[in-house]
Amino acid sequence: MVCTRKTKTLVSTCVILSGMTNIICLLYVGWVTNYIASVYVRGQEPAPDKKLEEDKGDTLKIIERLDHLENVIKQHIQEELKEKLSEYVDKVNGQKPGFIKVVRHSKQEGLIRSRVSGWRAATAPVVALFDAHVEFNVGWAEPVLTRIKENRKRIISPSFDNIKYDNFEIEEYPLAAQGFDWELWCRYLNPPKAWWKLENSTAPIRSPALIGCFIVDRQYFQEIGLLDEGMEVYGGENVELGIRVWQCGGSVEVLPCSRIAHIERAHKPYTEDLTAHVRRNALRVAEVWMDEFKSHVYMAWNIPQEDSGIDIGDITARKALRKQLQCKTFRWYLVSVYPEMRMYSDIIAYGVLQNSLKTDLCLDQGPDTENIPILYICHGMTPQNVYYTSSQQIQVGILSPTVDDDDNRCLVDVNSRPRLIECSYAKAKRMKLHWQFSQGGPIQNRKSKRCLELQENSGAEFGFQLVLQRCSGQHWSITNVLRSLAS
Ligand SMILES: [Mn+2]
Repeated sequence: MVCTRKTKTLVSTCVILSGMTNIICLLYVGWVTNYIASVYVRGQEPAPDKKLEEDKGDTLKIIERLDHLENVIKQHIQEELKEKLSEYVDKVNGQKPGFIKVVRHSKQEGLIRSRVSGWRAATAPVVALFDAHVEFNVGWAEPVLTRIKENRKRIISPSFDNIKYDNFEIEEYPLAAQGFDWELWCRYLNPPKAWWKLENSTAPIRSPALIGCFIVDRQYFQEIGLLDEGMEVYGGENVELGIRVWQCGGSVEVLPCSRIAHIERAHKPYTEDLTAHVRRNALRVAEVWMDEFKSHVYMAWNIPQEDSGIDIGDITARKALRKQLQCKTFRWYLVSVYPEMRMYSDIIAYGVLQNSLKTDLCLDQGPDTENIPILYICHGMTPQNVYYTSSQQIQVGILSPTVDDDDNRCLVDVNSRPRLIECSYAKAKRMKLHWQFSQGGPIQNRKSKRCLELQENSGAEFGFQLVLQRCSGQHWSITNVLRSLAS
């Protein structure tokens, strides 16, 4: 099936490219192009099947301009950012007054506020917010503008292809919706079942959230609350926008007929510790939008829900926004918009699991390729995440985000040896996956009655190995307890 273009006239659209570096000058700059397309009429022609194939006519001119602008930006972000960019902008604006606006910040404001700065400078009815490191494919704008014209409460993402960072080759990505995991990192999703049933690969794909590049009616973006300007540096704003738009009466979709290509970098250069910023931003989303499910974000990041020690800044304005817009609950969102997301309301304790015999060692999932849990020096990262459920399962490792991902792995007594097996499989096969545990007490299998214990072994890496044996009275503790663990 091919993409067809039905749009007769184009709405003037402001394309906002956010570029950033702290290599040279420690500032974020939002470049604003007032992209006014001349009337562009085309019949129902198939889209070119070659990526970034050259096109004739007005579209080509626009793409050339954007390409040129991007090249200039890329060139001058390294050297003479100020003069050369100004020269280029002056030259273009000399021919076409007001075509490009440049917004500069005096300090590093981060991706999120940079995008909003671009929005503030924009005057066109539609704004398109993109990373500076994207390439626009032919005809990317028309299908988007059609969908927004039909309903201004739609926020649209194009479909993404990848530009390989080492050789700039285009790699076609499969069509995808855009969602997130419980740490609120964005990710591509398989399109929903209803979309596949249509058997129309050009149909809009309903999407729970956004990867980060999107097109929106300029005024609707303000009505819905722009982006959370209390977020720092990078990450989470795309997820927050998706959740907010759905909960507050709008919708988000990905259009197969609108394609861009994006460079996924090997390394993001603008901060030392990206994860710390993403985590902080994620907690803002959790606290404002996620109701009782905010626990899931804390659990996925493996941090306590009270007194986490993380300063998430002031969220009163965002909470007031939610109230003012009379938005629906996060439970509604999960059930109606993101049913693939797994819910974990049965978790009653989480964190790292330590034995009092040797408290610097933690239960660890061991090598990825194996299913044998081990003891390892405590570092508290994902391989040492442990979740204890009200049905007495002990799940180890990453908290599986959606039903399309691998299931969580449960600790199982397999012939008196500790093993990690997919929980649903272990349950279906009636394996020994239930463990009695109370904080500071033993961990005992309900069926075999054997206990998970440490055994001294001079041959083991840290002098101890993990065994299942007759209970000798060893004590285990887990970092965070949500509900009292019955003994
Ligand atoms: Mn990017």
